[in-house]
Amino acid sequence: QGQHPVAAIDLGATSGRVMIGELVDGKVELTLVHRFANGPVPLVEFDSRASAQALAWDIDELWSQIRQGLQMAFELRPDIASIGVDSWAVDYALLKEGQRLGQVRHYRDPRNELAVPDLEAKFSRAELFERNGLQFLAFNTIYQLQAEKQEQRLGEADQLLLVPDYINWLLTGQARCEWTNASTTGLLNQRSGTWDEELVGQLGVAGKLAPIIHPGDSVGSLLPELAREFGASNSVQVVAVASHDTASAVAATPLAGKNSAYISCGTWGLVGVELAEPVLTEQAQAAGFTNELGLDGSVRVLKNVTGTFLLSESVSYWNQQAAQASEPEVQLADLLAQAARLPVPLVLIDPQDEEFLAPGRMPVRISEAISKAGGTAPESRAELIRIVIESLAASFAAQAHEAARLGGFDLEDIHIVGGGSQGELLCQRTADLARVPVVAGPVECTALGNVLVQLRSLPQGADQVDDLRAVVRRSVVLRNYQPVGVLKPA
Ligand code: LRH
Repeated sequence: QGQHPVAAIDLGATSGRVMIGELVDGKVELTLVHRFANGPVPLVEFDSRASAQALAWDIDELWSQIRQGLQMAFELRPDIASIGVDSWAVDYALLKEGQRLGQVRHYRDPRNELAVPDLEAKFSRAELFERNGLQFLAFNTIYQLQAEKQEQRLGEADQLLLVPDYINWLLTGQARCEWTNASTTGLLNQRSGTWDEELVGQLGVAGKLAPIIHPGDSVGSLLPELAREFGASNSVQVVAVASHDTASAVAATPLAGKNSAYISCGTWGLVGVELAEPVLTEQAQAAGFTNELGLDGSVRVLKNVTGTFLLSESVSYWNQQAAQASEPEVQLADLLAQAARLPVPLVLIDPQDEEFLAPGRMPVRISEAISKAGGTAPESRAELIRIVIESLAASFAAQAHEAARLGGFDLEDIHIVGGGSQGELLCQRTADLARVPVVAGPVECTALGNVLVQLRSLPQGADQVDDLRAVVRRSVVLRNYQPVGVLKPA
């Protein structure tokens, strides 16, 4: 008898999806059931102390899309045994007596920047790294909570749930905190492996954090009313996966060997290596690297580099202009094809720069950065896209080598997974500039990681999925890029 299928809910910053995954002849098959848009929305429940640029997620809309997707999934496969949820990191819902308080704020909300000095007056940046091992990013949950203290609802809340934990709670009524995503909050102490009580106290969340669980643990049974709504059986379980999307993606990345780096490329490019222990050295901190916790006790030593956000934001800016002028929509694929025929640009942007964190007017900001760096502002959209791709590739190549250096090895190859792995120019230029081969794929790596952890936790699953990466290698076609191209502008 074959294994049961499972349902994966994968929430990304620009889109979410519900997928069905199952094992067929030792290979994992994914079926996309429902895909829906996601993105920042203005904060409507206005806290008088929040800025007019405050950003949130439309979490109620996401929940309604998830329900629709699950209904479609159970219609297709009534034998689905479990559901797993992953999403972007760091963001959270606050609850009081089982009711959500206000919106879920977006990590690109400008309030975080303002809160940095307040927290760092109590805990220096070096001390924070010493405790939580995280790269400084103003959107880490600790800075968001520091900002939250200046607003109203934190004191009233009795529970904080990270986004996938919140969805798990809606599905089951059980409040848990999944470990991989917990490691992105900055509240987890890398040395003790538990909550850092001093930070928890400072940030006003003592007693509000749910018990920690690990990937593979059961969150609980699907609530009976939801089982009825979806046409599912009452035995369907919600299983904790590596609920930080990057953790799921890296768990499924078919790394060639011990000297490989990965780039999980979606909105962000997460460039790093997988190690058994965190790297908590001054060198790692100075290089801006983070230690995030992964599946089965692994550690991701990586750096956040802005990824396809630069492209999606540029296209949406041009499309707003096109709509106003009643012109046809801009297609990214066309611009990428044109960009591939353009020469290597002379002046690049630094995609790690915080100036590219906020949404809005992206082409204008990129042109300004180029002019500031002494270049001539791009004359066409394709030229601007060419600059973005080259800048991403240069940053990816440099950071992959840096990650390998921190890992104590010479880089042999780079795996690019996620949506960005479909970008031929990006993959080729990353290979060229890093002077090592790039292995591209799978595209739906996060969903694969989500599905495989669930399949592994089904009865008999552990025998069939003892090595997630081996299953992925058997299941997908990867593309290889050899370094051949020019290293420098002509
Ligand atoms: C990627 C990601 C990344 C985090 C960011 C908030 O989706 O989870 O790993 O740093 O979103």
